[in-house]
Amino acid sequence: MSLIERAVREKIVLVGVTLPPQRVEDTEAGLDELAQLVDTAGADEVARLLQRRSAPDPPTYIGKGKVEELREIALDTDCDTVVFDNELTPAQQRNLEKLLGRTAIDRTAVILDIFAQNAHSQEGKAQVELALLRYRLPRMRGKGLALSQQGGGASAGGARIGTRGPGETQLEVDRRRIQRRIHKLEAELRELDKHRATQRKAQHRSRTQRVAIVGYTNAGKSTLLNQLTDAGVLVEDRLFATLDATTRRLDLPGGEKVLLTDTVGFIRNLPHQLVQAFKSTLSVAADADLLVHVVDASALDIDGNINAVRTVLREIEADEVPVLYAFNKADRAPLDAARLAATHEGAVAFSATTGEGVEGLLLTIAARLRALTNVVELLIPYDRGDVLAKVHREGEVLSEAADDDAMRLRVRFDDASLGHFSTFVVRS
Ligand SMILES: Nc1nc2c(ncn2[C@@H]2O[C@H](COP(=O)(O)OP(=O)(O)OP(=O)(O)O)[C@@H](O)[C@H]2O)c(=O)[nH]1
Ligand SMILES: [Mg+2]
Repeated sequence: MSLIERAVREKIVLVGVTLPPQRVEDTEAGLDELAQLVDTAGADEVARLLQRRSAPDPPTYIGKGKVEELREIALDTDCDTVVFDNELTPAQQRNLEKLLGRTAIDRTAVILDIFAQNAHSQEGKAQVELALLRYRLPRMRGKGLALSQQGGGASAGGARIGTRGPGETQLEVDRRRIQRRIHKLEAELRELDKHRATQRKAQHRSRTQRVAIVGYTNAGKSTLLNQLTDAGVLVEDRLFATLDATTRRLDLPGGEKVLLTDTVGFIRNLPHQLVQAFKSTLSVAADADLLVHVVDASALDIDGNINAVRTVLREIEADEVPVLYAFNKADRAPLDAARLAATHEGAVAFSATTGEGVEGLLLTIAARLRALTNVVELLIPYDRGDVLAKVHREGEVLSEAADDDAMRLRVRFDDASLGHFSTFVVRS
């Protein structure tokens, strides 16, 4: 399921087009990131071509003259594939391939390819395959297309599944096969999602608060989870090393237990096919009580990265969840990390590899969570075992001690439960 052949490392020419209101520097930065994506996918950049235009050329995106220039570069460098940073329509892709005599793909295809290489779990693989098929469906081509259109489209009869009916082209048969596979994957993912919903309900009953680590790809999310727990998640200096969510229990300094989850990283213009396919994995962010947004303080375009993450959070409906900004890699960029932490309210600077600042991060997480719920002290007389049992059911008991005539407890409640115990509260 790969879009780029990898027997030997492919040679790639990168193409970036500056469209208003973009600046050339934006295009260059985009191509730097594309080069990183191409490298992660297992290919090498051999040249890049930049162009500035007021709007894309509908048939070829870059226009006839520029296509000729690109063809010469491709010949000179003996490249296998050209990769556009800008999104190509299926028709543009087809026209470019015809004119260039080689494969032409866009950034979306490269990201899909990396996801395909990095998916290991059953759910991850199904999600990636679904995204790939949805991307490929409108790009399928076959010799018989014109013929089938003449046939008036009357051939897509559901009764002949798997066989080619009269007037039906091979392309149509392939399309139907892919459609069926898409439906099967959707059903499979719905099943897995149901299972996840059951797990989530159980977690919700336990009232343990949930914290999700989100952020740009390669920001250090998995390194942070590993630093705080024994998760042993794969950490790599590659993009999209993590595609599955991993959750671990964590004790905060105040005694509160939380569930901490590491998940897929985001990127600028994350293909919407992937966001859709990974919606279920990403729902941990939407369902969390708090998001720890890990930012690489040594990255080139920090604001751009933060905004890209915010955009995806909006897309997965997690933009209402409270966010704590955590500026990572303070060992590498101490001044930037400190400045960023000072200019973002309530933010912290830390290093997930050295552990510096991690205690401060934990204290801040605990404080933010406490502010989101009610931690109160209760005195419950010994003859009220019923109330004591109810407290344990409805709240999270942080500490418990035997006083002379009563039990003294520190408990975290949500708003609804707190009301049930107001007569026993001695300090809030
Ligand atoms: N210098 C330095 N490097 C770090 C720090 N934290 C993480 N890294 C490095 O950054 C790279 C990416 O780390 P990961 O933890 O895999 O990042 P991630 O956010 O989980 O990335 P994806 O899962 O690919 O989205 C690895 O090479 C880490 O060793 C840090 O505090 N300082
Ligand atoms: Mg990771």
